[in-house]
Amino acid sequence: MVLQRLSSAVLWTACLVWSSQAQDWTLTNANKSIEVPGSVPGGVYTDLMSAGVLSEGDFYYRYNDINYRWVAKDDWTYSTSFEVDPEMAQRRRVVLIFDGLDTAAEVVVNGVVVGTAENMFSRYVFDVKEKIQESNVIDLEVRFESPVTYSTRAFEKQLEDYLVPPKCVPKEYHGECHANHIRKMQASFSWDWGPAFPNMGIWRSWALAGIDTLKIRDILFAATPTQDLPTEPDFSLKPGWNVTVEVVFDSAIESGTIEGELNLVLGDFSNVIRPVNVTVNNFEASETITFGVEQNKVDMWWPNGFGIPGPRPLYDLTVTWKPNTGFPNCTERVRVGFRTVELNQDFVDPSNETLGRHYRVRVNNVNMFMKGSNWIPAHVLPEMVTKEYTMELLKAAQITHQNCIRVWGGGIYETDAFYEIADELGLLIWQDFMFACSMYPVDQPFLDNVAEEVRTQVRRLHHHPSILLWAANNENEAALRGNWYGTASDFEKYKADYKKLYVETIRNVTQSLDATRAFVVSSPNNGIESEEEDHVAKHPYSNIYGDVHYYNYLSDAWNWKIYPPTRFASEYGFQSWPSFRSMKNVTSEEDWSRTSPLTYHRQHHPGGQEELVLEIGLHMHLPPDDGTEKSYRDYLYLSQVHQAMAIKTESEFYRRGMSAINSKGEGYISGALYWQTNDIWQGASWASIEYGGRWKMLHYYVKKFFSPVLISLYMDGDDIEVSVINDSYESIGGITLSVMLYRYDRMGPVAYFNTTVDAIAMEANVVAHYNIWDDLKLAEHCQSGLHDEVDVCFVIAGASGSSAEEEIVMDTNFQLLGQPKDALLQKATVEVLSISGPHRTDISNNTFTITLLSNQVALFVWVEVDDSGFFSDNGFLMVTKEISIEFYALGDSTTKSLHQSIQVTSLTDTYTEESIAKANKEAAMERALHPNDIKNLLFV
Ligand code: BMA
Repeated sequence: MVLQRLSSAVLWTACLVWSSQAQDWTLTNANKSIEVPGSVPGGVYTDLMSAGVLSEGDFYYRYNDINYRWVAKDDWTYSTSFEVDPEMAQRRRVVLIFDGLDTAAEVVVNGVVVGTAENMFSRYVFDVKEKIQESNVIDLEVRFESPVTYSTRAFEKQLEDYLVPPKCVPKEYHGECHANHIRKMQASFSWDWGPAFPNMGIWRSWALAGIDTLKIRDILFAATPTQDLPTEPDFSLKPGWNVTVEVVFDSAIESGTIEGELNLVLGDFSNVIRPVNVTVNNFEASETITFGVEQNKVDMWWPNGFGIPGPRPLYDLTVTWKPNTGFPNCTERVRVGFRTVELNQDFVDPSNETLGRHYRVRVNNVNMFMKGSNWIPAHVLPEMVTKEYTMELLKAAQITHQNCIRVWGGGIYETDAFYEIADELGLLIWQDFMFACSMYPVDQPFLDNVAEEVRTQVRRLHHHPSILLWAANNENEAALRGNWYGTASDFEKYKADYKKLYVETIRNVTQSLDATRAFVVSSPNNGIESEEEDHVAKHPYSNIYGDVHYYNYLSDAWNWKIYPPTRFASEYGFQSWPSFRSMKNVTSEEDWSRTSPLTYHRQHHPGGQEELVLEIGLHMHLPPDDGTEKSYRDYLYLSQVHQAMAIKTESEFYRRGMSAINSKGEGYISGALYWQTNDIWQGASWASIEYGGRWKMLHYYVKKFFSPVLISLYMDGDDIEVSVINDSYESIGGITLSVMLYRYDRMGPVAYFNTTVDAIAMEANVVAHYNIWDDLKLAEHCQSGLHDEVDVCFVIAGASGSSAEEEIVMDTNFQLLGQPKDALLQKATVEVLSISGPHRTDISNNTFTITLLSNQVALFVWVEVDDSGFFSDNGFLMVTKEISIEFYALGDSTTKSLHQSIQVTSLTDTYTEESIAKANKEAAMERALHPNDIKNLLFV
């Protein structure tokens, strides 16, 4: 290895840190049979891929998760050598700082262990001055133990005392056991949507730092307004603020006091200089400075959908530490925003407490409905996720009117870039701590390890305006109460453990560092009610307290009646498969069937394939499973139609319930975060965006069902109810609502009904209802031989109105009256008439207009291209001959490239002779006719 000289790679900052850029590393396995260049930050899988040791195509190709598992079972060492400037040895303290080691590691300098690590999420500081005094040539090694070996050993040791379950993940995950015994991304051992690639590596930055006095480590920021804020938003309001900044330092001395000055510059309006006497304890110190920001200096930060459109107002806060002793200064900077956040849990009716409590987010004193989704790691190897990809995914959430993203507790505390982007886009972050779907050990070393993790993360993330609340775990209260892991026989013991970890450790540490945000012990939970029930509520899924995760794959998912009127749905969802374009990259032809071994390999949810077949079959014709590319593609497409329709139904149900309660106290629904935003690889999952960024049909539906003003239709018996939901604070009066009756076998409405309605601010109201027989007169308009009228007609509603400032045209919405599989659809041919562009839009400088032509009414029209980007609409119903949509290219698409790969599918494209014959037979049987008596029952 080439010895690197500090002088050439050195980068001193004012905080006396030698940054690690341009450093060469080597990666070796335990028996040294493999030696390849290492990358830092990075991880073993990526380095082995780059070196060609892992060479079976795409990283996620076919069974690579199994084929590459040996990597996770070996031990790996990253090593480097460098010469340190002799000046470094003169520093009072010299440390190695690691922002992230994944996970069990020994750090070795010149052959001597200087420190050990056991937590992927903690920051580690190791003293090395002595080593540097001995020699200015440093051999640095970070020796990682296999996380599989480590966690197995930890599990076995724990078992000598008692079992901390689960013993392993379900076999369908093809995963590794005992993730709960190592403080590492839990999903790296596999999940019900993801593969096991238990990584190792120096996954965040590192540095060698010389400290003479203090080095700034974190800057915590909180602001409270100097006046009461109105309960209705006033976006022009610029109140004054009381600001609290806590500066956390690494110190050169173990204990004592250090004198100096802190200089805080906030935007271009505050410059605060304070002499300070910093008290150091155990090499750490923190100093809190408070000051005021006058009125009319800063704009308030609002979540997406609120505030002045455009980038959220953020301000630079630069903190400089100036020691009195003449040693160098140290400067760090964060970007901050001004807002308040609250999770309001008032009784819904103070005169009748049995009706439960609200669970309602208030930002700047304004109640708002949370629309969003659940985020999982964007790759199983964190080093593979770029800032650009994070931006693309979070932008896709913002464009679809989401204002809240839950960073789910089985992944990672996300990158700084992730939270900076969330700050910019106005996405509130519901931040779980990384504990999910398991019981966890609670021996003292484990608890200490967790406490340090919590300190690292709360301090790192505290200043972000986007962070809404902290939640200590995912689903573990429900798991304990529901005996998911066989803990019932010793319930009190596991409950005591539960409280030790989440209440006495995580909550206590978090609240000691952050008094500005809500802390909930579990998501889901009953909030205050769970606390009052000693943290493990009798009914964690209560509809009148807290949040709920709701999954039901065995009922008709397109029927709103199956969904619970919870206060806050923080998880709900249905699976689908990625598009053929995504699956093709990681499969071979033999895999292209819904029952192939590869399909089952990538369906980790036990029974998932059968559930999907059931749900698709309830609504549509299931294509044959004949091993052809066409039937596989059709199956993937239908799985996406099913998912989009199911989550549309459920999400609209939650939004319709925002402003009323029933006599049982159910209602006042305040949030809908569907499961899940993004994917980790190409497999069956609940995601609305595929791995790589392609939008599934669901994501296009999200844009509509989360739009600020929504017309939502639903059937109640023979009545169609029309609800208008307005989650803004501006009422819209005099809306012209058109409810149009269409036939499947004809373009253009056969009847329409206009009425004038209002969209009242922050309310959901049924504004019109139509009996399908008396009002819509189905018997008259929807005749067709032997077909039921509900299979001949469907309903589309559209509306436009004006607010004080602008004309608002709402998205149309639809209600099918029967099931699409019975509909009198004619075989539709949807063609591309033209592609023109590029032109500029707000979303892409490279936007194209695509015009489609159809000869018939077509359902779920789905447009696909190879190019990266997304459409203004997709998966829509085509009820006019022509329709134009935009394609927002994210790369350098041209009309030619789009023409080359564009493909359009609609529902009848998935029909086969066989499926029609089967449907005809069933219909005939229903009507007690001989099949021969009916010709072409479906297609006239
Ligand atoms: C919930 C989540 C995840 C899981 C999802 C789908 O349990 O918290 O653990 O992936 O449902 O099953």
